[in-house]
Amino acid sequence: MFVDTAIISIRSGKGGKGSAHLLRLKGNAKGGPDGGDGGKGGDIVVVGDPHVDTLIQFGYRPHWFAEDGEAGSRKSCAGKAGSDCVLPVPLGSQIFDADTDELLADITQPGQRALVARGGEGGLGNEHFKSAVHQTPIESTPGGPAIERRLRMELCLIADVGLVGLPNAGKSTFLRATTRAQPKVADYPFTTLAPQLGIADLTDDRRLVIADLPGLIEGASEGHGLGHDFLKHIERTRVIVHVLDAAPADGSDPLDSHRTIRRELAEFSDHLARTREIVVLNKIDLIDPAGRDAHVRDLIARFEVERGVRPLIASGATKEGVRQVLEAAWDLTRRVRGATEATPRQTQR
Ligand SMILES: Nc1nc2c(ncn2[C@@H]2O[C@H](COP(=O)(O)OP(=O)(O)OP(=O)(O)O)[C@@H](O)[C@H]2O)c(=O)[nH]1
Ligand SMILES: [Mg+2]
Repeated sequence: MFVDTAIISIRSGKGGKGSAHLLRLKGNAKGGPDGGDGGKGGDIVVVGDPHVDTLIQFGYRPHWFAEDGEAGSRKSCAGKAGSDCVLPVPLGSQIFDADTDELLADITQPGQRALVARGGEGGLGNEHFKSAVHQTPIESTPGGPAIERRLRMELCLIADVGLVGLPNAGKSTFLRATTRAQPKVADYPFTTLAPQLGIADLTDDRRLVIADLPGLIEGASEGHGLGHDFLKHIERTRVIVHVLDAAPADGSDPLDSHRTIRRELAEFSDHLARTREIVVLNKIDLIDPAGRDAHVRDLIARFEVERGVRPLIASGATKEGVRQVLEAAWDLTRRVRGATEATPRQTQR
């Protein structure tokens, strides 16, 4: 299970103030009160949006405001209400008051709305204060106050698939190729510093939650590199897609890389030692087309003999083979789920 969190500050709109206008007409200096009411301030509303997968947008933008209501004016004109500010959140989000820890909303349904900060009521214009004995009131009320608060948003998702491999193997590129997630990709190790999730839609009713993870290195199970903290995340993914650079620039053997990672997983826990994986020989586009088929055949055969697995080939860059990896991951996820759950679900979430 991955927890995506964000802390944001919100402020609803202030109510507009009521007007204290007195009508003055020719020959009638005291035409009576005609000050209109102020408009209501905008609310801050959280709404469940099935097209949003992460809380990342709230990390980028931590302040959200609704519009203030406009003041009332003469001729009994009411001020315009301020617009609401609507925050689309993924299904499965829980919204807390960050200061009191009170649970404000548990968003599980598409379109589900929760009011998290009410806009101030509009103030009353002086018309309301007119009475038989009080013909020219100059009283009006200010609009209700805005509400400011800090929200903590949390999203828990269980990833079906964890992308595991050495730094630079192309895990983040694979997530970009298969989902709408946009993790950073760069040509140096340890680009990814925190797990990131994406959702791959295979067909309308088949989707996989995929977690891109920081690269693992030898010694990760003892705390080397960034990997240690994240190995416990991998424990919660159903299956592993093990991404290997098929043509590493340093000339290293992908079989050694595979050995290294499997050893670290096994040393971390028995559970990870047993976690089923799909092995992907990635960056296949970098292999010289002339000898490619023979080279790949040879590599696959060596994996079968020496490592007991049959790897798939793919390129996150050109997307070749990516579809087959997703299909294989889907099948394996279903099998793993079938073995651990009495009633397999069709889709995740
Ligand atoms: N030609 C080619 N380049 C790739 C492919 N996949 C990734 N790359 C390149 O390899 C480099 C590393 O890619 P990333 O996706 O950041 O690798 P990563 O495994 O997420 O790396 P870390 O986050 O550091 O563990 C980048 O320069 C990518 O553009 C591929 O299939 N083909
Ligand atoms: Mg990465």
